[in-house]
Amino acid sequence: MEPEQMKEYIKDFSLDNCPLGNQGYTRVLLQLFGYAGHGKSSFINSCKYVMDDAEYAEYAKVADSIKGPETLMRNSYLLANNVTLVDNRGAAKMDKMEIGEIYLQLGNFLPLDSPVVWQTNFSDMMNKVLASEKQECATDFIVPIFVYSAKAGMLDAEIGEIISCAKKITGLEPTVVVTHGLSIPAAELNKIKDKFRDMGAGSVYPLENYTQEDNMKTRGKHKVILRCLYKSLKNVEFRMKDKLDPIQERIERKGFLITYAHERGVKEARDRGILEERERAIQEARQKAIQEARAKQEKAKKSKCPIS
Ligand SMILES: Nc1nc2c(ncn2[C@@H]2O[C@H](COP(=O)(O)OP(=O)(O)OP(=O)(O)O)[C@@H](O)[C@H]2O)c(=O)[nH]1
Ligand SMILES: [Mg+2]
Repeated sequence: MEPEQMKEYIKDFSLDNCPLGNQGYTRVLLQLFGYAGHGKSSFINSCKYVMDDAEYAEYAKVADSIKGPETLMRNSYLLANNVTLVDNRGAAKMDKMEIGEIYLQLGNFLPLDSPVVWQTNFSDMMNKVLASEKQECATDFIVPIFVYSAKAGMLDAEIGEIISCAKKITGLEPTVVVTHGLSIPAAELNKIKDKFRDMGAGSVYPLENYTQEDNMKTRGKHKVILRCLYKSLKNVEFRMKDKLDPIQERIERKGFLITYAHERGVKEARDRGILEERERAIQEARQKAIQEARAKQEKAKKSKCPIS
């Protein structure tokens, strides 16, 4: 398909035109998630650049790699009338705490255009799910897009879990955007693509983002970014062939997050229990070693000065 046709489709996309109508959804949220510094904000700028017939602009502030993580908010950008891009806060360490927050963002349980503060424990996570009752976002159709930099090399083990949970939360196989996708050898890129597919991801799009330094329009760059957006919306249309219920979906999402928070809480408590057990065993072993050493000393003393 020609780039112009894809662009028209994106611009005119409406949930009302889906096979069974909008079914109660009012807009599509293309949710970008992933590690900090992997190119989420740059991808937002690239998408805006290919959609708007205007000069390149930095809508989403891009990270200065020396400074560390840039986007600490959950920012939204209008792409077309019914389509919004979400630049979620990226995780620096991808530890359990950050992964929980990624799921809260993906599940749409944190407000848009507000700071994202990493939670500290199980009850923080529960409280955030409960507080989300105030938000009116049950009518968003969520599309997960994982942004991964090819420069990061092979995929960490936790990415498999994140891809699979993102699928459970949203009901869609996450699309993967591989940034810096043209700056590594083809064989390496193919390995990354295969690995993502093995993990259960949907389509994988290797690409080079437009940046402040390099924003010369090329047909190739435009085409792959438009294809990614076009196919993502086509997937929404496909999914909307089934009878869906946004309210019921949100309840299920909430259930997933509460179960996740609970299991995490239980694991933390168990880990703490194991640590305490270990600490006790170490103390006992230390006491035993001291007693044995003392007994040995006593014995040695006695053997030196035998009682006559
Ligand atoms: N060459 C090249 N540079 C890129 C690409 N994508 C992003 N960059 C650069 O990588 C750095 C990080 O990009 P960002 O878009 O800020 O990454 P981010 O995921 O939004 O980062 P945080 O907001 O910190 O989570 C910036 O210096 C970008 O210019 C790409 O595809 N190719
Ligand atoms: Mg950013």
